[in-house]
Amino acid sequence: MAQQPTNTLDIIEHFGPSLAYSSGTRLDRGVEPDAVVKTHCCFCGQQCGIQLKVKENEIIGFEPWTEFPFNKGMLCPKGVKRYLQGSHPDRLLSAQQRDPNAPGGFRAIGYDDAIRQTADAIARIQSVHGNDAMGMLSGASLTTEKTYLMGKFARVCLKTPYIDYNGRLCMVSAGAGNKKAFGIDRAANPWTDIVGSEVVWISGANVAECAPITTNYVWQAREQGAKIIVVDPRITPIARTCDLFLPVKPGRDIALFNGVLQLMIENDWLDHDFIEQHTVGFDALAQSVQAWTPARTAEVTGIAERSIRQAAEWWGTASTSFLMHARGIEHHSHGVQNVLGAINIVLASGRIGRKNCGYATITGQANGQGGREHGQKCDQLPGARDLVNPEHRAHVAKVWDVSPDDLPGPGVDAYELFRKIDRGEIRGLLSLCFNPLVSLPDSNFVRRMLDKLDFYVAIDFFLNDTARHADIVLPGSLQEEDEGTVTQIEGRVIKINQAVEPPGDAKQDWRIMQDIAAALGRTHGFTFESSREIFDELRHASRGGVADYYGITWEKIEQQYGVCWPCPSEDHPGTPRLFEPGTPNPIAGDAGPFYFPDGKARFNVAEYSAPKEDVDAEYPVILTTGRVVSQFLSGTQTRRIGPLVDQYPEPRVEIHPQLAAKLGVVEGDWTTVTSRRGEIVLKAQVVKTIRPDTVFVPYHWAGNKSINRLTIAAQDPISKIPEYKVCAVRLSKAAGPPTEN
Ligand SMILES: Nc1nc2c(c(=O)[nH]1)N[C@H]1C(S)=C(S)[C@@H](COP(=O)(O)OP(=O)(O)OC[C@H]3O[C@@H](n4cnc5c(=O)[nH]c(N)nc54)[C@H](O)[C@@H]3O)O[C@H]1N2
Ligand SMILES: Nc1nc2c(c(=O)[nH]1)N[C@H]1C(S)=C(S)[C@@H](COP(=O)(O)OP(=O)(O)OC[C@H]3O[C@@H](n4cnc5c(=O)[nH]c(N)nc54)[C@H](O)[C@@H]3O)O[C@H]1N2
Ligand code: SF4
Ligand SMILES: [Mo]
Repeated sequence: MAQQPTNTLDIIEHFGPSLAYSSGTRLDRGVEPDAVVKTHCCFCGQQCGIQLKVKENEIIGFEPWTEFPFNKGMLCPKGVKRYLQGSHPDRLLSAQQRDPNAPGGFRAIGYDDAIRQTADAIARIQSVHGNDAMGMLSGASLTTEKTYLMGKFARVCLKTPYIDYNGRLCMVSAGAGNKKAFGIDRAANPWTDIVGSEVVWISGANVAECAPITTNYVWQAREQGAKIIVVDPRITPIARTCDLFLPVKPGRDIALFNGVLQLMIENDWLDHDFIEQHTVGFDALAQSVQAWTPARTAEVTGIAERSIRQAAEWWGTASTSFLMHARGIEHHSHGVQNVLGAINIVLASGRIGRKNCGYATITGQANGQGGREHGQKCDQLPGARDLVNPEHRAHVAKVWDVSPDDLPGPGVDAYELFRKIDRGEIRGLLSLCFNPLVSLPDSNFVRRMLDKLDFYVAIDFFLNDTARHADIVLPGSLQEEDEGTVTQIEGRVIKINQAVEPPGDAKQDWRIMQDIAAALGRTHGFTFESSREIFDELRHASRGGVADYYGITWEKIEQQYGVCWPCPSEDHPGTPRLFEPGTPNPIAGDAGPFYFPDGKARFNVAEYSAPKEDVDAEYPVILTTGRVVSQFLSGTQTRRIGPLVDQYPEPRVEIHPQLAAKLGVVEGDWTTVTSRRGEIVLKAQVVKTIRPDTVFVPYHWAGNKSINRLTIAAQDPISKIPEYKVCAVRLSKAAGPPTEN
């Protein structure tokens, strides 16, 4: 265990690589910039404020934006180096057409030609096989305006139900759990509520590497006396400074939450008034957790009984607290149940909707929040409306000036979309901001499906690993080449400002989508002349919905450093903290603080089930996957940023010394990891910071470095999130480095 630093600044020094102050760092080339543009980092959901320095249509560096309240100028290594991606030689400057005879398999073609070919292929597929033969994949790194346009494009231009987005791999378990319990899917509190709370509970979140700025909030809380509880199969950097570490066996978090709740009930550590006044369903839940004695909880979770008791006591007896979780509990075939388990202990404590009493899902992608609200999900319409609800359809159809009867019904999740390709039901695919070949589980299947398509068009600024299977690739825009809004981790809608123009033939993504609509002769609803116009339509489309953006304007965002939704009218300041008693909401009115007609939150029985593929004699080790601080998602961007590659050049497999000894493997040895679906050869990283029954591999690489060749395509039955966090593998020492690709 690392020596414990004593204050935040020491800690930043101590864990230098995971959190770097940007102030004083001058990474430009000593050139005086033409402009300095206040905007936000393009990577994770914290959306740190940053100022980009621009010279001759190129970003040459950055300056901290200390006034932006969330990060106050701080950035992690990715934010510091983000500006280097735009000038990478791989940047797509023209449209590309697949050509087996061309070097690299693609040749440059004119933009208009590429649009024409795309529209012709779509029209051909739809006239022969029907509208539903086209599928669309979209992304939550896009601005909210673009995500809104993508949902509208699928339903109004292509008239297909088949659109889904990469948040399916990310936010949907949290979303489904939050909707079931609270009726709304958004972090309940501003991050300032973390500081000053007595207990901070972190489940399945590698905060210091994946939400680096949140680390600072947690450490500030700790300096003010908070006890930090971390639940993870690995002693992550945040766990090294926690007060209680619970080394859960992957896939067993519901058992822990149920066991803690049982101890809260047994010791009467409950807020009876809150439960009585503001919730329903407690009795059935209490009944269901009776069997979760500390002994049984310890046996299932692999956590010592005394640690479970300690966690329950700290949590149960606190007067303020903040619980947060991320994909560690959500990427499971029972991810929604895990989330409900977490929410149950929050509701039973009554500590929500007040200062320093909070609960949040840590969002992942830049627009992980806004990207899941305005209709690019397969079952959703703008404003977090429901595609099957007749009133919701009527509202949005009116804004779109179409008949509600013409709107398709719900489609299918992103993975099922690939199964539809397999069945020949989907013949054509359009993707924007998604790299499924690297990011979906069991990727050998995904690769076969891409090659089965009649036509595939990808829109990206790099030729990503999936786009290599496309017929046409259209050169899209980097985040800094467009303006629009995103909604960050706290539910705060903020403004991305344009710093540079797209180079060469590259175009802003929303213009490309409209060019395709025009080439199809289906321009109705796709004649926006600016992102602002799209935002203004979105405001009306979301009006009166749960995710109500009507009262948000770009001006108000600039004036207030962001506006938290719901914001129902222009004179409304926004809603930083949800569920405050006495605050009316669009669903409950004055009936109560939660977003159901009776204003009450729901307890949900969270049943324990084991992961889909548990270990056995043949595959005796648990594989769990995730991230490292210097790489981002499928790596399309960060694998092109030199200093980030230097920091962590290729994936390694984290193995506990006990397991390594059994395998005869030492640090740096090439090691074969095999699952029922595939095999990978990686260097071993022998660390004491992981459970001996579990190995960990980060997923940011493609080809023979992609761990998703091994992962399982099991999905949560409600959210359809893949079970990235558990499958069964066996390991052996390899003869040498990998050869095949
Ligand atoms: N550096 C970096 N930062 C990122 C990203 C990135 O790619 N790189 N991506 C962004 C995105 S889109 C996302 S979704 C977030 C993800 O942020 P996190 O969810 O924090 O990251 P992960 O590494 O996926 O998983 C978190 C932790 O879950 C643990 N874990 C595995 N199985 C279990 C389990 O069964 N139970 C529990 N309790 N824990 C478990 C892992 O050991 C890991 O430490 O990060 C965002 N920030
Ligand atoms: N094994 C394993 N797999 C995982 C996970 C895991 O923990 N383990 N995590 C999952 C999670 S949480 C996530 S979020 C997914 C992410 O998976 P993906 O969404 O597939 O990953 P990205 O790298 O974001 O891919 C997005 C693509 O969009 C492009 N792009 C980014 N911004 C823009 C833009 O503004 N315009 C255009 N035109 N293109 C853009 C990038 O260049 C990139 O090629 O991966 C999932 N996969
Ligand atoms: S990656 Fe996230 S934490 Fe790092 S600078 Fe960007 S927004 Fe901030
Ligand atoms: Mo994510």
